[in-house]
Amino acid sequence: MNAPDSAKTLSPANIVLSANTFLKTLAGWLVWTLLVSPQAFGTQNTDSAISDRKHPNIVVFLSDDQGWGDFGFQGNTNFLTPNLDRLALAGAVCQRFYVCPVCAPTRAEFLTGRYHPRGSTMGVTQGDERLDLDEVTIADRLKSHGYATGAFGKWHNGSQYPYHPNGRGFDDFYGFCSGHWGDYFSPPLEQNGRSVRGNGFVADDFTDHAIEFIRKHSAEPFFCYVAFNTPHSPMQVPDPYMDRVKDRTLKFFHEGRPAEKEDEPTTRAAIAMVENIDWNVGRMLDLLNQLKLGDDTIIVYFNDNGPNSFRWNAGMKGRKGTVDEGGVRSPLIIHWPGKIPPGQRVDQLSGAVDLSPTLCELADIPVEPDPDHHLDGISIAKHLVDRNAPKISRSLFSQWSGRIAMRQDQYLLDPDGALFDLSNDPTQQTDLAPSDPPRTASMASEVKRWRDEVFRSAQAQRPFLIGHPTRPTALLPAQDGKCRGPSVTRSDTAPNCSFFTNIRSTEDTLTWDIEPLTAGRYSLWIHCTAPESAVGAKLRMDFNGKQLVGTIEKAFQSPLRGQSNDRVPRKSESLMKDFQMAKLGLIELETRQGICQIRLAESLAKDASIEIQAIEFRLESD
Ligand SMILES: [Ca+2]
Repeated sequence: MNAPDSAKTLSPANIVLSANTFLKTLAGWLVWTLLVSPQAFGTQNTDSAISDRKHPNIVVFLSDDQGWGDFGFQGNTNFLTPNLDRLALAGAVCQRFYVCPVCAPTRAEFLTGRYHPRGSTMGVTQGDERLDLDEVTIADRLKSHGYATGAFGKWHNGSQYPYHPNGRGFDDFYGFCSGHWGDYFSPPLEQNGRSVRGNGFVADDFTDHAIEFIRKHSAEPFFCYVAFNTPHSPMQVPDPYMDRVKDRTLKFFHEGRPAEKEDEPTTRAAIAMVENIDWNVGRMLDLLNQLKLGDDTIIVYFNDNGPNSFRWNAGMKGRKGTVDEGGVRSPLIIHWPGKIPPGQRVDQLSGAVDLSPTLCELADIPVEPDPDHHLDGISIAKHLVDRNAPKISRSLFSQWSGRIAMRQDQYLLDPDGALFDLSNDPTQQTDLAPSDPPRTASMASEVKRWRDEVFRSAQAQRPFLIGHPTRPTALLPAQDGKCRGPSVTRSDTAPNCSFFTNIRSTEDTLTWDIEPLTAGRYSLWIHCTAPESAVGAKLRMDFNGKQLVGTIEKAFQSPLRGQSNDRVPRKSESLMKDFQMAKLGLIELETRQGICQIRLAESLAKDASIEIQAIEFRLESD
């Protein structure tokens, strides 16, 4: 396909759709209007954001590492996203909408309406991704008002119950809790805490489960959170999507950024993965239409951070992991026929923290003030329904690894103290700090105040919880543990979907910081591989002065999986494997935090080693 030259003139501050894209999206929108949403142009009252019937259904799509520019409607003609384009045309798009630089913090801010340090979501792995248990999620709020609640896909705010989605207001969960996954084709997943085998490509599989959830709950208000784990790496996508992109004529435009940083195979794979998302979004729209729920359903779509590779981002500075514009800006689509006018474009400065209060207002769900849990977000419901709603002057903060950026109306103060006027300089070219010391100083002092306030309650260390009475089984994956010793290593650098490998010496130790929530008898299971030569090996667990020794009774080995599906070589995501479960034995535990250590009781023969992907404690009822 040909990309029009006008693509070069696109600016993130003032998007002008190219003629081709506009016609395509207009056609899509008309189809949507006529076929899917016959009442989109009805005479509904848009003075109020409030539904006059039952609470509306809410569907939230969140993509992973998709960039601000990875959409047709954003003017990027490399992408064919007709379903997302028609949603954007028929609903509101917030173009000054900010998320966090990385995955888990954005999810926490969306779920709570509060800045992520307040709920201790300070990292993306090893437990730092968890959201404190005293935080109230939007799922909690909606569930308490009669909503059926389901989450499908990547969770990334804690694995063990009650950090698990089932403990955060979601009746149903299907997906994985880690920050990334190593194989996207029929991988091991979980359903409400039970290990299951996925069915086909993960994004399709998550959508299938979301569809099943909506069918099941079509007669009641439902909240369906679909968190795709794509286009996060590893770059895997079914052939039909790759086939239609692999020979497509792409436009590579860099707008002052270094061209050599764009990796074409990665860009093509990202396009294919996003187009797969678009197809899945289309399936959900078709379902809502079939069920005649289109007008009763608020649909939200946004990204969790900037793009995971250098690709078109309208020349904005930075990508995933930075607090610059390119790292934290996402389009936000909110679609609700009859309530939100088609084509609504919202300039109001807004962010992921606003979603919870906004959706609650739209759904007529009260949010009671809680002095101990101040909401940072504001409702932008009025801005969605009313073109003339006055702009609210406000500040928004972004942080990652202690680097804090502040946006105040059109201004950005970056972590290095540079000041930019984004209304004139969206690509952060001209530092205004030297010419505007008063604004710079005032914003810097607000940053300090914000940091002192929101980091105050962040907990650095929290043990992993086992033995919750509601969920007696607790899985402690390698991601949450540490390894040390002469032989043992992690299967790859990023802990998220890794396992411990090459365990052969008594000095190879695996440890987890755990706290049993219930005193009682637990069985301990090891998810492991073992060659024939390791059968009969004894494993020992030590915890708070108690020991348990058990034997690996069976050999089990399995091939690494995932690599053959990679469209480009992966960087840090571990390949995956299947593991057997070996029962180590039973042990009485008290409710006291401690370090749980696993090691071999005797070293293995020279050429033998075992691998451990997780340990699992089950609170036994008798
Ligand atoms: Ca992400």
